[in-house]
Amino acid sequence: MAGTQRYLRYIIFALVALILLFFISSSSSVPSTNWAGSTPNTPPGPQGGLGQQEKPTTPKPSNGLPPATVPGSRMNATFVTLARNSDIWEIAKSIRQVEDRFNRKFNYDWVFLNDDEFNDEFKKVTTALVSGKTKYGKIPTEHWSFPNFIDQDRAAKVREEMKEKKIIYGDSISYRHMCRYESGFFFRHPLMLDYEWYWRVEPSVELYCDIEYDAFKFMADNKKKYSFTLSLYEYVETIPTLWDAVKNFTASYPHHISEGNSMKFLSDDDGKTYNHCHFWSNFEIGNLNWLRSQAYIDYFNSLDHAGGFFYERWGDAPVHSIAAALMLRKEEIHFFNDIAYYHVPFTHCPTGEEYRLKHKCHCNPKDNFDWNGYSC
Ligand SMILES: Nc1nc2c(ncn2[C@@H]2O[C@H](COP(=O)(O)OP(=O)(O)OP(=O)(O)O)[C@@H](O)[C@H]2O)c(=O)[nH]1
Ligand SMILES: *[C@@H]1O[C@H](CO)[C@@H](O)[C@H](O)[C@H]1NC(C)=O
Ligand SMILES: *[C@@H]1O[C@H](CO)[C@@H](O)[C@H](O)[C@H]1NC(C)=O
Ligand SMILES: [Mg+2]
Repeated sequence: MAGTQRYLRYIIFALVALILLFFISSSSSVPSTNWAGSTPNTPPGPQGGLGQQEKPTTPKPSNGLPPATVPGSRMNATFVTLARNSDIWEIAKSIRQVEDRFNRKFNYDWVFLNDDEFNDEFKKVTTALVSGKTKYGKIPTEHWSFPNFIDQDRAAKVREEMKEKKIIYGDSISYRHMCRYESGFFFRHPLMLDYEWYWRVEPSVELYCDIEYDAFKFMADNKKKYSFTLSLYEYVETIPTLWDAVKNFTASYPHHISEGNSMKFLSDDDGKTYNHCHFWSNFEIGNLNWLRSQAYIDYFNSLDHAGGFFYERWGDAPVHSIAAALMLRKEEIHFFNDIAYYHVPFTHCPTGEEYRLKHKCHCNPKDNFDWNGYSC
């Protein structure tokens, strides 16, 4: 009897020691580095981190991707893709790259949105590729149609004219719904309300370097709200009165304009005219609560009522960019120089051979768009 008790005591002691060990090792994996002002060629290393979230989720058993390898908590974040069923193989390529270069280490969720119902093939293939949870949403018709204040005849006439001028997507109705949706609605979709951070991914994009750290956590730790990899000049014919509409907005809502903003990025004459610079919004990592803020909603409603999504062909890239540049502080916008990215026809490839080798990049540095005359 006495022998059994001693044996039991021994087991309890061993268990307590084990639990203690576990706590010590999990808390020691938390670095306290602050990346603010870090140069792009010295990106943060892998990290755990004290977020508010739970442990890495166990990956689904059947997706064939390795389990999350970066320990620690996760951010309240998701990938988001707007796509048609016919985009399946192009988005599959994008997903595989994002998973291989980043998400297999973190297992973040992925939300897919569509103005139509996603079919079984789309769901099956994308669910198999994503290491986190996948969710599929249908866009409500009110968010993908002409608002009642739009004059249909006037809009139709514009499409005819733009077709004649051979302006890209100039005669497309769906492209306009897409730009308006990305400008003002995706962040309010019920599936997106569950998250604070998003990373937008389009079909047919490429990631050329390993991303070893949690880019969402980087955004949060450094108080960033919006980010980009490429900036360029917008096609002027698509936005002739956009800047006038922005000026009308700033006149009506001067309190929404931030101190220390980036007006210098948008205008070379202190706001009189727009220089057409914008961040290329097919890549974005950003804060959904900022887009859902009263300031951004007032901005979007103001532009929407001006009618330019339909009477011209305003793109979500200049719309997001102008909002970020005027309503955020300069320090809240981040240039991800270390994220090597391609969307037809432009590449961002980090300079610095040491960085490229270390992160197994496969882009040709000569293709880097930053040096192109079309870059901002
Ligand atoms: N569901 C749905 N998605 C669309 C539709 N049109 C475009 N998209 C999606 O919206 C995003 C942008 O459309 P793209 O066709 O890639 O446009 P793009 O040629 O990249 O446009 P630019 O970057 O402006 O040159 C992609 O994620 C598309 O899958 C549509 O009618 N329905
Ligand atoms: C994630 O963020 C959303 C939006 O801010 C919030 O409603 C939700 O409660 C958050 N979830 C968690 C688990 O913190
Ligand atoms: C800006 O406001 C003026 C005055 O209300 C209006 O005439 C003009 O059409 C507006 N411009 C745009 C692009 O909305
Ligand atoms: Mg695209």
